[in-house]
Amino acid sequence: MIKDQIEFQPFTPEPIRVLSEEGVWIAPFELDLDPATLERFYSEMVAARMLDERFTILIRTGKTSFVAPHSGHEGAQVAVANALRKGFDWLFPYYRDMGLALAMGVPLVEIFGQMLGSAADPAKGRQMPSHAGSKALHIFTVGSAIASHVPPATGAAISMKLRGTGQVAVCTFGDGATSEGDWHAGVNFAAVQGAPAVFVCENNRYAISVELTHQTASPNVAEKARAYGIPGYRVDGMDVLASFYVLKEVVERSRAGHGPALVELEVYRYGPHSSADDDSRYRPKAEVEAARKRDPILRYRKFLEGQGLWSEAAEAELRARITHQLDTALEEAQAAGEAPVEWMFEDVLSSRPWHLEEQRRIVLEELR
Ligand SMILES: Cc1ncc(C[n+]2csc(CCOP(=O)(O)OP(=O)(O)O)c2C)c(N)n1
Repeated sequence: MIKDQIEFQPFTPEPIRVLSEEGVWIAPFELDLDPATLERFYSEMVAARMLDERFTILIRTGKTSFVAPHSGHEGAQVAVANALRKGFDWLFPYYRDMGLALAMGVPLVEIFGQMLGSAADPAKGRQMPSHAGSKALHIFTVGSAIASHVPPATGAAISMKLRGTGQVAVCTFGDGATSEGDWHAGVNFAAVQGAPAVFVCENNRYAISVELTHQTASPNVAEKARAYGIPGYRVDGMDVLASFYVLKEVVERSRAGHGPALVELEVYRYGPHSSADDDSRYRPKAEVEAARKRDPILRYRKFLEGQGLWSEAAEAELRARITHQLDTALEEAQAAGEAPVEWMFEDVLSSRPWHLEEQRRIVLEELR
């Protein structure tokens, strides 16, 4: 069992790593994942990257109004999706997690429907783009207010414990979120209650333009777990296997009744904070280029090639397949048409009160 072999020390000075930046296995234990799983991780990361690239086209062609790029976060996000039990555990993600939503199995048509606000959006076009969710897959809908989903994740985890469901609540967020009061309240309460909650920080070192050292005096994010009496793990989040092994272990420990943990996945976002941001104003290009040397996809591809599991032909076939999936899903989401305006008056209350009825009538008349 990997559990016994992995050097599983919380609060390590260096991030936990399984693959070197050259894609060489450097862990003190044997690889125990089958080829199909190893290849799936790769496919999911490439799909996440290609989805992000497609989002850039959507914003540049004026088809969507907001994107929070996730390129650089793919290893972390694919690891999270594979460490929990999909559709059984609950995921509480944040807006940069569209690659995670895809890896969780949210259909591409729903993802594009959400980005376009089309009738293919399960949230009926009432959310900001880049705010996924899925009732069927147990994915709590993303909220824009930073860290506001942390207390709900704790609440869900406490409920899971009280009812003995065997589920785990996994909550993801950025480094900036750890400066919010909601974050501390949520993590503290989960720790005190010994709830099955796993808190995962996708630390890309920036909260928009605010660099980490202006955000916290802690040496790293994992360290903050000490204050709440739970373990904190610092991991190279651009190493999909290290992220997966640590998260899997932590999720299963939490499920077994050992309470919460905090996992810090050190990543880097290559793009701007969002489509409304110009990152050249606060970070040098050289820093971004240096981060690309740790690229989760390139590193992992080298590893797979070393294992004899990947080739140029496999790469070409994978990219062609994903391109086709993206094309057809986008077409379908567009063909669904705009979300009807009257949908904004639905599902808020069990029956529509007179003032909403009036507003609905006025809006529809105006549009006519
Ligand atoms: C409560 C609150 N304050 C401020 C904002 C504005 N805001 C949106 S994203 C963001 C930065 C969050 O950074 P981080 O948590 O590190 O995540 P990242 O976007 O870097 O992945 C801020 C300050 C907000 N949405 N909610």
